[in-house]
Amino acid sequence: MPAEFAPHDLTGYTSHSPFVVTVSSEVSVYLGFRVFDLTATGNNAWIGSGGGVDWVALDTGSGNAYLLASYQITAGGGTDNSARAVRDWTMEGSNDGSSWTVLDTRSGETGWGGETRTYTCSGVVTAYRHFRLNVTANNGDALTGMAELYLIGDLDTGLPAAIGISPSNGQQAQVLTVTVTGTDTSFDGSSAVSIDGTGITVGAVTVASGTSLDVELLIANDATISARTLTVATGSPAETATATFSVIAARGNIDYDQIRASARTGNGPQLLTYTFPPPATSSDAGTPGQISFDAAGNWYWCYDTDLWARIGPGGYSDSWS
Ligand SMILES: [Ca+2]
Repeated sequence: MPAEFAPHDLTGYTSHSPFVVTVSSEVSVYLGFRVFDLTATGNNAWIGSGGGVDWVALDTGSGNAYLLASYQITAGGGTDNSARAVRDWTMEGSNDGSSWTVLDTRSGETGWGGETRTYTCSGVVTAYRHFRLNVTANNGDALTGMAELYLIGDLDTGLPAAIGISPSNGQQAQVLTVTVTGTDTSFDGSSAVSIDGTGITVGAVTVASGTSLDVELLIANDATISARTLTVATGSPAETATATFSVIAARGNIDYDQIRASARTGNGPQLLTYTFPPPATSSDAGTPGQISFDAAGNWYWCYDTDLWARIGPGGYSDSWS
């Protein structure tokens, strides 16, 4: 579950190792680290002097990376001045502190001073070490004020930040092998791995003690999955498991094993010939082993007498009409 990971006890930019705060500008007393000092009143706010264009960044430390789920801003600064409140900005992530990726964009946030608002990120699949709130406009004052900034997310567990499986155009799915190995000798089999991601849903998988398991996942076209979407349930006593990912095949391409008869294992007849035009329905006349293609990117495979499968941009089908 995402949790708040920014510090809120700072008395200086580096007072809480390993966190380090930096800002684009600040004025006396109202220093940058005050967005992480817990207090939202009095002098305990950051005020930037960039004429409405300022940023504040947090480095969470070497070896740390978080998947940002949401963030909260307590606006104002100094006197809860609503004119100093941020209006337009991007929330950004970085792993080197110099190259930034936009994680969330907001504009037109008006009418707040001293108020705390929550902003939910969507589609963030990569964990970052650095986070930066990059303000491009405030609500009209020469100074920009912010009382507190909260960052909510999950700590990277050491699994790959993102494996970035994105089938290219024309590929309908890719198959992953997820190998899960129980490392606790008392593993009782109740632990499981479950994976949810764009375009895929896989139910819980039970893993026996000390074993590994391959799970084939069909990934929809243009879907991306991340190790961050993988969770390993724990049983009692506590158990651990690790998972690795690898692409073992790309469906939509003709695999060698579909051609080599001796290697086929129930996947239908060996490919024989090309035939044109492509079948209009899944029950058009056809000889097992025939294949065809059309301009829309579909390919057709006659897997049994007068029975065709179609794989294309719309996915796999053996029942179209
Ligand atoms: Ca503060």
